[in-house]
Amino acid sequence: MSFLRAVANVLVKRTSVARPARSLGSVKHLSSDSAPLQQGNGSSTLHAKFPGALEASFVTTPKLALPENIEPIPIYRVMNSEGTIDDPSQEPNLEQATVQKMFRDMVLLNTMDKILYESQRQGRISFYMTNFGEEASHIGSAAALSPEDWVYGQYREAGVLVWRGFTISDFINQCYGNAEDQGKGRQMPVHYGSRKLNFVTISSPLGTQIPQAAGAAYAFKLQPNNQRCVITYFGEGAASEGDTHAAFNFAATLDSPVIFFCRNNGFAISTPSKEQYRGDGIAGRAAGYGMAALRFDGTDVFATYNATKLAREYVLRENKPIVLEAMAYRIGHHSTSDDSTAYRPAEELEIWNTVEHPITKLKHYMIRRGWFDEEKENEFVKSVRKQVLAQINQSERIPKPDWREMFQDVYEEMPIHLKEQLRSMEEHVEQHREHYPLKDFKQ
Ligand SMILES: Cc1ncc(C[n+]2csc(CCOP(=O)(O)OP(=O)(O)O)c2C)c(N)n1
Ligand SMILES: [Mg+2]
Repeated sequence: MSFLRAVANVLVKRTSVARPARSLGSVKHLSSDSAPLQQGNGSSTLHAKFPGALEASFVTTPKLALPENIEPIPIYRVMNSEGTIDDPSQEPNLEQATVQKMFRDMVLLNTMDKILYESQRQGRISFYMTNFGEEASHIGSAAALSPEDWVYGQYREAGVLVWRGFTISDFINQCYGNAEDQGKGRQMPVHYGSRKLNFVTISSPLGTQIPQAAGAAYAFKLQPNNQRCVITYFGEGAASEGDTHAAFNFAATLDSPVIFFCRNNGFAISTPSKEQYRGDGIAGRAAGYGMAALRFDGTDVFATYNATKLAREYVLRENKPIVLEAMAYRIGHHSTSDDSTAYRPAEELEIWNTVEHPITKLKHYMIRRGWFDEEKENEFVKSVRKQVLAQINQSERIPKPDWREMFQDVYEEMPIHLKEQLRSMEEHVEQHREHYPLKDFKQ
């Protein structure tokens, strides 16, 4: 076949495919849920609607949709750095006892963090991550949730557990990986979990919790009279993982009642947020997925509380997801494996560690309300320090879990191959007892 004839054949085929489309005057050729025809801008021609953009209109000149033409989402704030409520209508009107619990839980977390950080530096535990500067976003959000709501965390959300009742001994036994640790010493320090408190165990690979949360929320929605939502916390760094995209798109298309709570603390280890993305943060992505969004000051416990309360009501009422973005600043190093002085100037921290510190702001508020007793609060810090030090002392003495337990809980019933591995390990340890620190393990 000559080249020209081949081209002619293709053209004929194209024309014949195009013919039925030209006779699309009849609506019955179109799927029932797409509005079939629309008037072009300034033209009398009728057009079929593209199924991939049903709401979009036609224009006659090309116009780039430029990100710089989109207004950045504003930051909702209730309390300024002097502890004053900017707009009285936004005062959450919490009782004194609730505000006091918020304050004390933030102080407890901050105090415990300082000591556990030092305990890692002394070589007593292998690893630690502090929550400095983000205390308000944990406590404010946890206070706005129901204890029945499920939490899928990343790792820097220990305050949520404090609010729900995870005790100092629960935290420290986990970090010391001893026989009293609810996770049976199987996880790195700070990878907490609590079935009782509806807090799903942390896993190290970034982003894994986000699609899991979207799925869990979808499962809850299918239950009759569901009153439960799911919240998942993640850093702005984890939002660059493919899993975050998958979670956002699943939740949006399946209408999952999930709160995507992004803690934007300005850093993913040493990478500052300005090098992580080009758009309007993480909240700015929500519209692209067809989700609602709210950005707020994450150093303001009341803004966090109001935002999370609103989000909870929204996801349960509408059965839809929402993206919350808590703006904050990571005051501590990323973890004990990091030294942030290598990539940011110490002066940059100063403001966040003083006037913009979430605990300082709430303290100012309490002073204004006449709810702050300096002496009592100093006593509280002392008593927390004492409890933490005593618990470290105790947790260090509790033996490691029975090593045989590492074979358990993978399956509901231990399968034959694991039973064989356990038996072979028992024989091995028995034969070489002198090489193993067996006295450190629970028998
Ligand atoms: C899949 C994966 N990639 C890389 C890492 C290493 N890593 C651990 S934390 C972290 C930074 C996360 O930053 P962000 O999500 O902003 O949380 P933040 O530490 O600021 O709270 C990285 C890159 C990991 N744990 N998992
Ligand atoms: Mg971060």
